[in-house]
Amino acid sequence: MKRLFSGIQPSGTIHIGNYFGAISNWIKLLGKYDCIFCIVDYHAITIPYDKDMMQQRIFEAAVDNISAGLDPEKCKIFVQSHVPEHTELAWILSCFSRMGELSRMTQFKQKSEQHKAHANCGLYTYPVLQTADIAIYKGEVVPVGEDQVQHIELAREIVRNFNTAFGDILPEPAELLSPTPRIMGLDGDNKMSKSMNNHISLTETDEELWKKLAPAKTDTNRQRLKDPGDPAKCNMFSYHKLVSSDDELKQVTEGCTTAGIGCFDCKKILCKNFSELIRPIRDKKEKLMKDRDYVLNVLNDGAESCRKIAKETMNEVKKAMGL
Ligand code: AQP
Repeated sequence: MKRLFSGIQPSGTIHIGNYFGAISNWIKLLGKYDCIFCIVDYHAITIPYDKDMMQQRIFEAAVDNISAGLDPEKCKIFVQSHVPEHTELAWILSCFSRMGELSRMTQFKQKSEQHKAHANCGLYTYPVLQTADIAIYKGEVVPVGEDQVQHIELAREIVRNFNTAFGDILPEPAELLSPTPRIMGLDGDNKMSKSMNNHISLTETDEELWKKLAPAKTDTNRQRLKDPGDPAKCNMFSYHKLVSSDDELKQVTEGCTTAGIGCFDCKKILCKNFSELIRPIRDKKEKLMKDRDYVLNVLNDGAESCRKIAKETMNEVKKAMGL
């Protein structure tokens, strides 16, 4: 089986974007690949964070992913900082990463702008550590959302530069996009993101869901109930496509384009469907949050087996480099 690697930052409760852009795809790939999933805490420290919350965030990231369907029996789940070889390989790979390419990265540009006072080298070399995360396990396949494709392209280039110098040691990773690789935020303008106040998290109660959906942007041309709308221009319709049945999609499309139903009714159907997706995940999370030992054991087992693979790769890399 080919090895698959992907990561998620412990930077907040996971949201619909993470779920449909990444996690729901990860679940489908379990059993088809040798799957390794990592909670990338070293990546999360590239922007300001609360140290007193970090352990809780890491724990919650593990719980969120297991609750959403990542079965620890079918994959390894672990915390990045528990396997020090990630940063060791990152240093080596930084010597094969071009500064021009790193400064071209959209995420670096956006986040250094967003956190101007905190724009740091870690943010700049984020894609190098990401390359090391994958390469340390000789990962070949990386399922990600569209926002990460540029980083995986760069990872291929960094690995290629290394291999050109020292022989074919690290596989060039390929991204695997989910069928819904880019979920927009509730603002309708930016991608849904943990650090922006534009997300629907996988733990919202029905009341919280409605509080977020009710004021959310729709087709701006639809000012009054009697104005027909265009689902293609409505962010809510893009959400419907994630969770609503074919019949409901038909009903909403017809209702919207003929002004037969208003945005309120359309959002009510959406709210019901999001709620049906979220409820079992939320219930499972509630149970797992109380089962600390189980979750910590999953992470410890994951780290232990990952350390073995990582050590082997580091030995091979160092030997090839004359270190
Ligand atoms: N809006 C999105 N649509 C599709 N996929 C998405 N992903 C994130 N947002 C969307 C995918 O989720 C995986 C894990 O993401 P992450 O948390 O490690 O990194 P991120 O892209 O930085 O996610 P956020 O929510 O935007 O976090 P913050 O705000 O902390 O930076 C990745 O595969 C990503 O593509």
